[in-house]
Amino acid sequence: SINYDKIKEAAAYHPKPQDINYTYGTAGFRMKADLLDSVIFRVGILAVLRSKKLDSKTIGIMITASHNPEHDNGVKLVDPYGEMLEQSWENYATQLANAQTEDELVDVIKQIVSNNDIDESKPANIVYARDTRPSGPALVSALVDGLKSLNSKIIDFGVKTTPQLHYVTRCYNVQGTEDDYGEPTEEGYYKKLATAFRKVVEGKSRLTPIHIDAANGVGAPKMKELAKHIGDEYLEAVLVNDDYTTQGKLNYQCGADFVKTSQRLPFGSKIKHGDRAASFDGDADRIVYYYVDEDNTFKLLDGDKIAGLAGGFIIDLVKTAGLEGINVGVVQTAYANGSSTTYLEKVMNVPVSCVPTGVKHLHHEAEKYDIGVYFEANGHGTVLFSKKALKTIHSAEGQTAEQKEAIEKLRALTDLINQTVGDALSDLLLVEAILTNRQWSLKQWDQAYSDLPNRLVKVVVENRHIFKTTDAERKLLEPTGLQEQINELISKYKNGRSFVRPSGTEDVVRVYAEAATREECDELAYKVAGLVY
Ligand code: NG1
Ligand code: ZN
Repeated sequence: SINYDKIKEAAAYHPKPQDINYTYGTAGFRMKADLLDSVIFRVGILAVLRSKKLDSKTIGIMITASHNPEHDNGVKLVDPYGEMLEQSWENYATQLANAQTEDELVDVIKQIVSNNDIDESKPANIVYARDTRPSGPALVSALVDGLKSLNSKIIDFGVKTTPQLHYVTRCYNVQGTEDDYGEPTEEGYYKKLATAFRKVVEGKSRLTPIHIDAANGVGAPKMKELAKHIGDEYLEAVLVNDDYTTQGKLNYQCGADFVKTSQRLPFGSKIKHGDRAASFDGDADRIVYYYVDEDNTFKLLDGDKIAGLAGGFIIDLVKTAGLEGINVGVVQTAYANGSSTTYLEKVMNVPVSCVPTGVKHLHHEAEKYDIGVYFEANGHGTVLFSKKALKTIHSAEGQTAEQKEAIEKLRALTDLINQTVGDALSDLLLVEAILTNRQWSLKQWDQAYSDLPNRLVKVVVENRHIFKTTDAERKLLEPTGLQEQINELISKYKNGRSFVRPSGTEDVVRVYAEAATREECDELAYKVAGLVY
């Protein structure tokens, strides 16, 4: 059972700084790395409690701050099937992180144990990984101190992408069952994806090279490894911003977040008209595509475009395969471009749901469809196949050669897609597989619809918590009267849409606006920001 004196002793080496209030938000804990030592130690404790509670299932821990600056870091917990930590436990994480003294810490632990009827004697299993940040190793040692203070079985998965950690967590928990998800190793991950990719593109001509900006992060070495497993004859990947060892380069003027936010090429990219390019973020769980047009304009293919491409391809395969009983739906957030929603609903006739920001919301909504495609505009997303869909796809036989081929491709897609979480490597292969099948250029893909000009601005306010939203964050409830003022502004712009919400990861309020022209959009964003400030 739990030795509380041992915990106190270990915790004394990882004291909580005074005057800091930690919150486990949409992306776990995330902030300047030098404020995280005590937090990570305590996250280790929480993971052990969670594993004990879930009958010794393996819990994952990822140390990363994704697209944030290099001096930041963060940590989040991964539940047994590779999904985000159950929401009701986020509170425990926050409580543990904020316990000021060792005695308070032990009190919080005891409370979690008693609230959840945790059997203290149950063994605990943990797997953890980190990205390439220089602060990683020191934080790992704080984590291990936390884990060891409770005698858990620990697997160090090393330096990995966030989605690889999600993958391996699921693999450990379903190994040998009918839901087996693959070998719980990095090698197993590459083999699974590479084999599936080759199946989906077999017999089609290889596309021109894909130029990948890896944000100088962990995606660089991992993409190279994946490409080796796939083979040049199927995919030609050319990397830029693949220097993940020089300090100061991670996410600096490059990566998916930079490209999406600034709507221009990353530093170091030399693509010309006709080239195909994509950017990962710092932990390789987001991807956006882009190209330059004849007249040298930058064209972005973001998460909304990927959802449209993937949804369209899957719907076609389901139809061709004759699996009419399987429904396909798309899940977006308020940040999805209005044109993408119109295209999905009106042209593709797909049901679209809108949910609040945060992967867990998208993921849960996508689970309501037989095949649920979810993407945030920023390029984080994946496709979920329900048990029913998997069973149907794996047992279908097909009458004609055409049906058989469609069924084979759907089967391969269920392996190609990382269903635990958005995954830049897996999503890249998904897009490449679809474009190879369709023999489409990025421009042809882009022609489905044109994005409305849009603008995202940050407003620093005294207290962002006074902003309360409803309707999947598209409307403000509080401060009272503000939404009416925003509505009045919006009504003056053609195709105008705008909303305001507090960020869950930064101390700012975000203002989003879109309108028929760039000028009108910028004006609307500026005026709404003026109301908030
Ligand atoms: P916040 O800071 O709550 O807007 C940001 C992203 C989310 C999501 C999370 C987690 C935008 C506008 N927001 O959330 O989509 O990715 O970070 O990393 O891109
Ligand atoms: Zn990320």
